[in-house]
Amino acid sequence: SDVQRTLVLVKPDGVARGLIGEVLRRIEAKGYTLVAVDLHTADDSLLAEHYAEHAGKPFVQPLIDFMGSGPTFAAVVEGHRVIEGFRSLAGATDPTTAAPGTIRGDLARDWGRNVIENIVHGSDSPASAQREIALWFPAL
Ligand code: DAT
Ligand code: MG
Repeated sequence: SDVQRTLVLVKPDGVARGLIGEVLRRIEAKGYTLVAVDLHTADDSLLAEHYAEHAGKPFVQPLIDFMGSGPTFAAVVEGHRVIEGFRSLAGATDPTTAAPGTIRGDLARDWGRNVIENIVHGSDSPASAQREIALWFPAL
């Protein structure tokens, strides 16, 4: 068996739009398990570490500014192949082309701003999940 944990974030746009419950509903309806949850406004040092893979890209500072603009809901979610499974629930990064039926496809759109606001984050690999869970939930 391959039970995994992944880090899910409902980003400030999703929290502001009242979509925490909708995201959790989809996670729970899929049959995944919540291990830990938290709500707080992330600071720049956490966000710079969280997005270290994007350091130097033109969108990273707008991304960090957006991610620190209000509270983020963070969750550790557990299940068999949940890393891939939540990425599938979330849909593609670009909300314009994300498939209908996905969180981003159903609920996000392109606002023409310099950062993509796409409601959720999900870890993209076991190594990323381990690193990101340690950042957002140091007590776990
Ligand atoms: P994902 O969140 O699907 O894993 P990513 O890790 O490549 O996507 O990028 C992290 C976030 O950064 C993404 O959710 C939205 C934003 N982003 C990515 N590419 C962007 C771009 N070209 N312009 C603006 N924002 C971007
Ligand atoms: Mg990513």
